[in-house]
Amino acid sequence: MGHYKSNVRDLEFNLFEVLGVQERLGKGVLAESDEETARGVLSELNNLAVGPLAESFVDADRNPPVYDPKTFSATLPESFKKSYQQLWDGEWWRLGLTNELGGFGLPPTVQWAAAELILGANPALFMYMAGPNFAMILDRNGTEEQKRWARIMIERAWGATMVLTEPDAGSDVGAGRTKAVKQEDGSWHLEGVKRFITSADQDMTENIMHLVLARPEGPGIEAKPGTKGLSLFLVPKYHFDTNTGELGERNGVFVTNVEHKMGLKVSTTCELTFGQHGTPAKGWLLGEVHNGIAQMFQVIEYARMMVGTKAIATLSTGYLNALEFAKERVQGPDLTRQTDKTAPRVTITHHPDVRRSLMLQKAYAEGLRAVYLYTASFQDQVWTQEGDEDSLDLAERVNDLLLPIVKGVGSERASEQLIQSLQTLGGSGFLQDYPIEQYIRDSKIDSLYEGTTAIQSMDFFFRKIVRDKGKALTYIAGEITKFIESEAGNGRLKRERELLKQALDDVQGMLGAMIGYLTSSQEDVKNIYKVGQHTVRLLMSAGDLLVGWQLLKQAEIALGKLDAGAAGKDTAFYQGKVAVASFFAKTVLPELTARRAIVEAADNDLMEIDEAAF
Ligand code: ST9
Ligand code: FAD
Repeated sequence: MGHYKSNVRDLEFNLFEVLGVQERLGKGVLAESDEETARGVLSELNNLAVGPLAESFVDADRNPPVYDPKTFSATLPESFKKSYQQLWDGEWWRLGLTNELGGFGLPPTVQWAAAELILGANPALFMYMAGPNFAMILDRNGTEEQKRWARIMIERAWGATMVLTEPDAGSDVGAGRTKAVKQEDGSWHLEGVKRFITSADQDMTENIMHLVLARPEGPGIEAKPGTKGLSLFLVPKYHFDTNTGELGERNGVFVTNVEHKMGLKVSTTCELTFGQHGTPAKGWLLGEVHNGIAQMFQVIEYARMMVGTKAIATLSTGYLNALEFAKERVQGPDLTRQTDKTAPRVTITHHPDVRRSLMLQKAYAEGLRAVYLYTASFQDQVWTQEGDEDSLDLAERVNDLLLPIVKGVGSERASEQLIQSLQTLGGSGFLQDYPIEQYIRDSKIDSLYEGTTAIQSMDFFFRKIVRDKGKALTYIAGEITKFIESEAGNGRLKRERELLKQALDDVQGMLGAMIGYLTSSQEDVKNIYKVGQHTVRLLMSAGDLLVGWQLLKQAEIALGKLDAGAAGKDTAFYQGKVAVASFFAKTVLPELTARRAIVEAADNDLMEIDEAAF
């Protein structure tokens, strides 16, 4: 067996028993699909994921890509290329595409559930497959000519990248200096150095389309500071015949270094240099409009969802590996017989502390999966365009509100809980005989790229709550309140619903305090520091609230199924749902009360401390 332990049962539970995705299928843009097709997709992809895709996971870590500075090129390990070819040949790149571009006609919920399987088995494969998805950005924003390029990118299986970061412009994208100088033929010459660019070179595709943010220069162009002064340029590795896609000359964009990293080693992280090796780096303005940051955010929103799902996928396989180990490992007596030296030794699943840790891993793995699929259910509505203008507007806002939770909380909790998965294995967890040490290394990046957790938390507070005037938040709070006030569980989840109510009050209390600090910063600007000290705490707490709520919703459904006579394997599955929800409500949600007290007592002492005192 390979390293990857998927959880198709839980994916299907979310899709068909919780979210009712099947009701959307068979209509409009989803006319070609039904529940059976969706289940078939998951089952087929799962076979590929646990087998051929997972197969190169370890080898590609131990034998990472090799960079050749003479040819500015990166060579990937053969094992990985084989997995990629199988993924491509299975036409899984169609998964996220619209029908017009050759998609499978499945909604985002099913797309992301399927994506989890690839991301859990071998995440870099998914990222190298960005070409078709990024082509959709050309199709949506491009000129007629560029829409044709989109089709060429898909037909010819090109790779693609998103190119924002520079040595002095990481979180602060607006500090970027790479420039684009307008040419008489309508093209642009890019000059500058970008760093940390994922997939910027590899030897699996004939061409790579770079989507690059740069500062335009030329007659009649007004220079604006920050992100609003950036435009998005399409810069292919090789020029091409725009009718046939045939490759032409090498363009002047070169990978000048590939980084050596802690993990996710097979995913190349490149320095990308424009126009400094004797050949101009020619680019074309996307859609012929200077609206770069907004266009790039269409890519970023997709990529943030992907990063969150990747982290959660890894957490899930980490937990399931730990669980398998714990069921086998015999060590020590049962605690009730600890003084009896002749007592039989038990598997470690008998020890209260191991149980505590495993149940917490399960809570975050399954709770966060529920959160990302719940988020995707709002993307479903946007995808099918069902409902009136107001409900579509709300669906977009709710999706926007939840994205920093999927990405920020998903990645942080995955890192934290994967450490616990390793701990479950004892010393064995530290060895490369087991996959968990690689999971930890490969998923650590998820809290860093696509905006660090601090950036996610500020996005959550300032943009998704304050700027949104609380619209999306009010909707979610309303949904949670409906659940709290319902008879969910028919008397059996009463205590848990009270705990959830307290958690909701606590998150609202934190938020109220922070909005107070923000308002008072109009009189004393330093009060905004009190907000800045607590945005991550708020984000993580909102994440716990959502995890708690989603787990309890699932428990309600599970209780209904048990009452209706669920049998066989289903019994344990549904019992597990009830147990994990109750555990999380009783042992994690009460912590929010303390966090609220911390936020409400905020002061600015931290900001007064002399740097030398740190
Ligand atoms: C990176 C890549 O890290 C890592 C992974 C790469 C993987 C690549 C492949 C992945 C895809 C694979 C697909 C495969 C598919 C296969 C499928 C099949 C299976 N939402 O607040 P302001 C916009 S890349 C929307 O003033 P500042 C908006 O236009 C590097 N838009 O910001 C706004 O204007 P307005 C990632 C937003 O202070 C404008 O920006 N780097 C949002 O100027 C200005 O907003 C980062 O993520 C939003 N949430 O700049 C950088 N926010 O207000 C992180 C802003 O008028 N830093 N806009 O609407 C930030 O996000 C900063 O907060 C900042 C600040 C740069 C936005
Ligand atoms: P910095 O921005 O310098 O941040 C350092 C620390 O300061 C962080 O803890 C951060 O949270 C904190 N911080 C910074 N600003 C603030 C603030 N205003 N408030 C509070 N805290 C703050 N980029 C691309 O464009 N394309 C890619 O494909 C890509 N792939 C990547 C792959 C890898 C493996 C890596 C490591 C990076 C990749 N990146 C890519 C870049 C990535 O998006 C950035 O590293 C990330 O946005 C953080 O920027 P930075 O590294 O410069 O850190």
